[in-house]
Amino acid sequence: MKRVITYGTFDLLHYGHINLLRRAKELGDYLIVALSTDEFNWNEKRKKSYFGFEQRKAMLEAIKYVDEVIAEDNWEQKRTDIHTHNVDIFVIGDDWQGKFDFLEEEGCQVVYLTRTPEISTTQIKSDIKQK
Ligand code: C2G
Repeated sequence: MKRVITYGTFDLLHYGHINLLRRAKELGDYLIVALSTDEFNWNEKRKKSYFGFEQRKAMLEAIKYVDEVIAEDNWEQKRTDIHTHNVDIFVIGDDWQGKFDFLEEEGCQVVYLTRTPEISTTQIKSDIKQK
């Protein structure tokens, strides 16, 4: 049973997120999503998500590729998450290329998947503003 983990905000869920989650699940049997809390988003990423944590969590849990959602509330938790959740593969979009290679020291495979072009939460927000 291969266990996969990925991290993110997943605000205004869109097909780029779904493409990522689908490919992440294809790499194993069980997919955990570490979902950024509202505080982490604001304090560390300067992102104010449109949907709050519980709403984003409920949406992710409704996706057939997602088996479990946990909270991401700091940058450092990845190292311990790998062990706590018996993770075999860490996956994230290639906008983070190289940033998490250190997780290989924890015996975890690190995979960067290509981002889906032309879609982002920021793009959605600005498109709607212009309508
Ligand atoms: N993504 C994608 N294609 C897009 C948009 C997003 O593949 N068009 C991927 C991102 O690369 C990421 C995931 O979807 O792997 C979630 O994207 P965000 O919610 O923007 O996550 P981010 O803010 O990058 O948070 O500790 C890691 C961070 O929490 C990652």
